[in-house]
Amino acid sequence: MRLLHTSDWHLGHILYGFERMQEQKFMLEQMVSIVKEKKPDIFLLCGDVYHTSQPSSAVQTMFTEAVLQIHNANPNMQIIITAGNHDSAVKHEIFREPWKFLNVHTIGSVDREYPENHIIEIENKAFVIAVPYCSNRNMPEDFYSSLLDKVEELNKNNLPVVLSAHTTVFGCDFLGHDNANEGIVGGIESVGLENIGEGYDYFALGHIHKSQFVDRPNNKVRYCGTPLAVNFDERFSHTVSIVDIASHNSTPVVEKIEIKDNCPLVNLPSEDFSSWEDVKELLENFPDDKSAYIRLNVEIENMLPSEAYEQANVLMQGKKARLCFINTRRKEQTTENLQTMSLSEFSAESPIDIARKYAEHKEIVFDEQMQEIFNDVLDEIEREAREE
Ligand SMILES: [Mn+2]
Repeated sequence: MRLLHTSDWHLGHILYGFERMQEQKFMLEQMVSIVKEKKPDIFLLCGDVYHTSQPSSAVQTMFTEAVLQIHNANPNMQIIITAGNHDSAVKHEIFREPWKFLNVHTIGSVDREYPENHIIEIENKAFVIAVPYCSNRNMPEDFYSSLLDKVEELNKNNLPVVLSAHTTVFGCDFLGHDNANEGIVGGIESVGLENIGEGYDYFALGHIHKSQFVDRPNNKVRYCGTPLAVNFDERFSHTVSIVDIASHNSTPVVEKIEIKDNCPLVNLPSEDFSSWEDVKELLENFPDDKSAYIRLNVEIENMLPSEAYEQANVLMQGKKARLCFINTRRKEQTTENLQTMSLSEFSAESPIDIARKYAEHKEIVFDEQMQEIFNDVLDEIEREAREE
């Protein structure tokens, strides 16, 4: 059984005001070619199809046309698409029934009443347990393990068992995600593999943007990573994973296939930070004919010169690349005081830390009760934003 594992397409992503359909189309074309060449039995997209719950009609058309082409590239292949935290769970399932005629399965939300709806049996090939994004708080107890147990009963012919989810697993490398720590990444709390259950041959994950195994040295629990960088901190290669599994209880063999980007996210300098004078020189020397999005990483004494953007825009003239952002880091880090924080320092802080600092500044007592109220409000806002 051969599986193509991908996730986090973030179609419709707008990067500092620039819409990225052109390079997303290029990425989708490569998906079609890979399917044509590798002929997988299963195409699994583990969440974050879109970047927002309200993608434009042009972006939705791009997606549906791509799915059709992917289907045509290998018509007997089963295409399984689950919703991520960026997607609208409800809209994800609107065309659930007609999609089935093209072997496309769309799973938007957790089905409490009929959990077995998450089990997709692919005749003589595999069992796939497809679980979309669901907050830990709303996830039914032992959801994964009960589905795995159910599959164990059904799996009379020892077919490979694939589990899929869109979540954070403890111990993953979350490079490229803002506001992240061990316990929570991109608003999703981490789960321990010990709470998932047993019986899968491969656990296909979405959400974390860097491709990796999270259960080394067993190598059967994997994030495939983004096929296209979403963030300037994703300084790693972007790939899809082709996974071959011979039968139940055999070790998966994974091949990574690189996705080319015709408009990459470029940091100047490529690593670390430099002085404004040095960064200007790097920008000046950047090839005129190279398509790219550029972030400048500048180390400052105190403040970025007020004419910095103006100077950068002059240097950008005649270049194909587009300037996104001047990222600053102070030589001596003083992130204690809100008023002297740079924008990038500010956005690296978690909302509750900002609230705590604000309270300190205003001499308001920020006790446990206040923290609880703050977290409740934040949860509410995040929930509403998701349901929009
Ligand atoms: Mn994502």
